Amino acid sequence: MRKVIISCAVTGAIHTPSMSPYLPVTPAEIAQAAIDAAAAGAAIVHLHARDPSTGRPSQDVGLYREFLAPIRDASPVVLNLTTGGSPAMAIEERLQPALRLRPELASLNMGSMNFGLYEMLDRFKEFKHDWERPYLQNSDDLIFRNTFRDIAYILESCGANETRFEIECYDIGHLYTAAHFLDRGLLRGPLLIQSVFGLRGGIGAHPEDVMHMRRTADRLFGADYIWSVLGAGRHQMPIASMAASMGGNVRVGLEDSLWDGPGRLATSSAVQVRRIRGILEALSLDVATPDEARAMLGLKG
Ligand code: KMH
Ligand code: ZN
Repeated sequence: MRKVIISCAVTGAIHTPSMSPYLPVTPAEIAQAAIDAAAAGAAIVHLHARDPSTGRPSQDVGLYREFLAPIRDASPVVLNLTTGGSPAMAIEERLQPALRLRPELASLNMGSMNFGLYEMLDRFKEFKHDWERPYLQNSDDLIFRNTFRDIAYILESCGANETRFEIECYDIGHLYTAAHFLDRGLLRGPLLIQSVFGLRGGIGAHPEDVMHMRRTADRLFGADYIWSVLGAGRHQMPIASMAASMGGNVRVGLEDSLWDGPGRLATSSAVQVRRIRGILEALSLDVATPDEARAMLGLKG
């Protein structure tokens, strides 16, 4: 019987504290959000750190240590650390937590791209912290840099620690880039392909986009991959539901969407986990435990 892996990304680097009072910022808040998401059914938690006083994205390894320890004490959930950091950070800084803390899983972004955050200025006009407005404004002229050399560097350095990767594919070309690294022997199966839909600069969130992503991944990777999806913002639940009914796995969490319905902020990532879990159960799909996810993904444990 197929089990569906729920990943949950609890804070990320895209949303800023003024957008939602529920966005976890301090290590204690991030730990609690991850523990609650795991208790609700997430097998994997995808983690970023933030400066506790301003909420600004941070790759400070000490901050990661502060939330990893309590999560490990409370739950067997798979820990997935970002190597994307924020699009405004350089690769060396982005890499540090995954390189030094040697998680089972780390994210790996499969190409350079524009990364649209600017539209949030229209929706969220008042900002609590000085960094938020320029962060969003500057994103309109920013390239999220993930060159072939950057990708190879992350694969070689973190791969040497037996860390495996959540391969973030924001467009069809990113699947071909993953196939290239498979050919070079820097990636090995089973791949975890995380298809990202609906971010400005990447593929859209139309059902045709989802079908095209799936068909292309099937053609390139055959049976040697696990497909997961995330939809940005209001696309979160429609994309997850569509892909789940096509045999996919799902990612939710406040990193990807702050919402629990039109105009209604989600009060936690766990709320979104419970919501997608209910949809999966309505589709007669079982949810994978962390150990089942480890077995499916070939993680070191
Ligand atoms: N923010 C997501 C769209 C990363 O952390 O490396 C993708 C992500 C990137 O999670
Ligand atoms: Zn992330």
